[in-house]
Amino acid sequence: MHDRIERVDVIVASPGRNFVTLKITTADGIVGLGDATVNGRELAVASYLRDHVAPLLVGRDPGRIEDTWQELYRGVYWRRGPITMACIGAVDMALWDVLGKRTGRPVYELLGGRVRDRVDVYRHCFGWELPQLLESCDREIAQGVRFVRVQSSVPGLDKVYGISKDPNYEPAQRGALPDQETWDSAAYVHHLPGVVEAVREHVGWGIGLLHDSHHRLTPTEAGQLGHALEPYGLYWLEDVTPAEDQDALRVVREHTRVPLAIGEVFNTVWDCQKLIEDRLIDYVRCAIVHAGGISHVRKIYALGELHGVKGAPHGPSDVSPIALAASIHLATATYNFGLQEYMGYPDIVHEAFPHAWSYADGALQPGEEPGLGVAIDEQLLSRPEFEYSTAYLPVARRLDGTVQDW
Ligand code: CS2
Ligand code: MG
Repeated sequence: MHDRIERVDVIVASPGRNFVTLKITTADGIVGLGDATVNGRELAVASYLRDHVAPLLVGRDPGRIEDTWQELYRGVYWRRGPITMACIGAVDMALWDVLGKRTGRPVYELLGGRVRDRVDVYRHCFGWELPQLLESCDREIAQGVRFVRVQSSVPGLDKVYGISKDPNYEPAQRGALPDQETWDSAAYVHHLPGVVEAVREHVGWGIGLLHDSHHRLTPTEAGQLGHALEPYGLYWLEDVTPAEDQDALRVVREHTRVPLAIGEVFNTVWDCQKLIEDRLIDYVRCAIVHAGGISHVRKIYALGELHGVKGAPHGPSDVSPIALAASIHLATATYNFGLQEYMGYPDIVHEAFPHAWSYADGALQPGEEPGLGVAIDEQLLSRPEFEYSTAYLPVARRLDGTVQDW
């Protein structure tokens, strides 16, 4: 045994938004960090970690990363799901961090070493009106970005996924209850192609355009939308149908050649096994945090490599700088990585989680610090203004009042 886990702490704090961080400290004084944030269900992951996982970890050899993963997954019987898998993901990230620090190596070197010079990102561009959307794209492109996800309003709707007044887009809203939104798929499917056409005309053909439908369409609607968008050469259409219905993507594929990306809500390789093996998607979007950590997402990428599917991880504001670091390290060492979402963070989040990874010219770099290269400023986060308070994603209903996948 090289070392043993001595302490396990769970830090729930809110530097602008809620984050759950796992901190593992070993007898040799090495600290490993993992992100366990599940947007809108933060206290469930915190309790799972504090009450059920921490006692199992104390005394263990932190070097037994795979064995710990298997025990937390298989040894519980009640497996899978976002809460369990985010907790396993946090432990996994923290143990890779410890291993890196113990060996003096950045995690990407332990994963096989560099296969690419830069981890390209896409940025989230939005505007209620077209001129604002075009400005938002121009701002990113002027900074070297080559891939933009374009999100626009929909006539007749007063709130739409992906759009906000704040330049740092944040869908979770503070409060005891979720906000309510109205949704109309027909208006959206009718409106979007004109928006994408205008953006394509404005930015030219050298920029990759993406769009997120946020799991809202039926397979037929998704097929129609994909078909209508074909002339504008989308890089990908994201989350077109509710993700748990893997056969839906087969119907979408029959109707359109637009590349498809899905998977930010997947938690295991089994959630996307059919999608990958039957080549029903082009990009798999699992976040390191929500799909069991580096060890498990590495297996998802490996299955993808066999079938021509690339990794394109989720990277919104609710994936903390720690999980983003894990994502960058894995992307740096993975041949069939495609594109990283990078929504960015307000300054206070960068301060709360000082990091070695860096962003410039539309790409991320992991940095050369041992481990994941991210710290947590616990003193800053202990200030009363950064205390946790409930925040939820909105709930959407259709025009007839039935609940709609948000
Ligand atoms: C989105 C997210 O970034 C994305 O692709 O789908 O903004 C998503 O809505 C949030 O992560 C939900 O917590
Ligand atoms: Mg998405």
